[in-house]
Amino acid sequence: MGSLRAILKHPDDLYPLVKLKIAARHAEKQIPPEPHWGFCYTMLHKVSRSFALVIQQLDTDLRDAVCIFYLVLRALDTVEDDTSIATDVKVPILMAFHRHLYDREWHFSCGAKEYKVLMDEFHHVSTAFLELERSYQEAIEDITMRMGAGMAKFICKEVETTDDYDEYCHYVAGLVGLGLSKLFHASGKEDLPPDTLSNSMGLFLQKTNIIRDYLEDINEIPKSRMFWPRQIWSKYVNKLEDLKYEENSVKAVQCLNDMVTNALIHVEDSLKYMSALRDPAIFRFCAIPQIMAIGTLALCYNNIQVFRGVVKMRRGLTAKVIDRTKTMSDVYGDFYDFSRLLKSKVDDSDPNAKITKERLETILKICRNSGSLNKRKSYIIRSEPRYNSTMIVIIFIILAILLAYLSATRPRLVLWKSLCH
Ligand code: IN0
Repeated sequence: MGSLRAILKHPDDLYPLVKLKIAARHAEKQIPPEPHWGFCYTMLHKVSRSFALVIQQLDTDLRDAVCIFYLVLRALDTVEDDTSIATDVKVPILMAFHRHLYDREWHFSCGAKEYKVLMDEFHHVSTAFLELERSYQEAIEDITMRMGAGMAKFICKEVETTDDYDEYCHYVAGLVGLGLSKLFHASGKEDLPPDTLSNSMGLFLQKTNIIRDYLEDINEIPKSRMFWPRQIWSKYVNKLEDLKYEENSVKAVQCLNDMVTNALIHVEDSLKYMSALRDPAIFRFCAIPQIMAIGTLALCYNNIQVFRGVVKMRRGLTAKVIDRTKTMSDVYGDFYDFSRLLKSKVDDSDPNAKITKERLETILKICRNSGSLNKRKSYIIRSEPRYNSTMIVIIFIILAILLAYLSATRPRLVLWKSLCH
């Protein structure tokens, strides 16, 4: 019902949403027949939802390498995240994870739901890893080793300063950027960019996740996970968890805005990184999460809901970003729109208003100087829904056709499968 209301409010979300749904169904039917590759691609769709579709559009060799890299990182993350594993068990696993990639027998049971399946059946991932070209294996092994060591370091260390924060984000996300750049280079499709730019791509995504996931992380059972740096939150409250209490709402939002302002530092490098990409599929793969990140920051800024529940971009807007991101002009356009939206939310009474506005102005200037803004139509900033009664009738007819189509294809698929067996 919530999604129907969202579609009525944003009727032009419907087309990209339907397109995304059809693409997802198509991708699910293209799962490779070999059991280990079949497992890896099925798992990828389960753990990364829409992002799996973007991976699927890469050329075969690179796509397989990225799929394995993604699953290895998710597995490493599952070990790091599982707060029920004792430190003396966890640290050696993280440190040796890169070696386990070469051992088809290795597995370690932890995590929940689909992540538990990933961990229990990890032999499929290592079997697939061993079939990758050596240059891809080396890149994945090197990053897994450095990330595991970094995670182990932060098991026993709190994120105190903003330097610690950058260091932690480097291990868990900046290194992903370095690894992906190596994979792109190994595929022969891209030059190797400076490490600082690859690092910033990851830091921008991870800092956005850390901001958005405050409540989920603080409420983690049996133990909170805390990634917001003390150097920032201690300006507003005595304990990080105090931000979620209603009496601290004003301070909480100021602290949140400080965190968003910190994340904005990485935008300039990220835009530079993306503007140097040549392959259209690699470009889309990199650009879509970055646009989602600036969109999420615009949504979170000055928004007390971050401390009350889940704040996420609506599915229709995600579908639009996936559908329409093709060139660097699209990226500049979306960064421009979201930065303007963010700037409109800055209140002069906020302690960091000046620096936030300066950082946003730098981004807006880069986008303007790209010279590509006037060639596009903004689909992000639109205050009123543009629909009338005819539009609503059309939407209902399309939805009815879609529902009929979806329910008609299901039994036929089952029948088709049973005929094949
Ligand atoms: C990613 C990144 C990612 C993609 C493209 C280029 C990158 C360059 C540098 C660093 C990371 C890059 O993207 C994914 C996006 C993702 O998983 N989205 C989720 C949404 C969500 O809320 O989780 C989805 O379901 O669609 C990402 O977030 N990370 C990631 C992990 C592995 C790889 Cl190979 C690429 C995680 C992280 C921690 C930000 C690096």
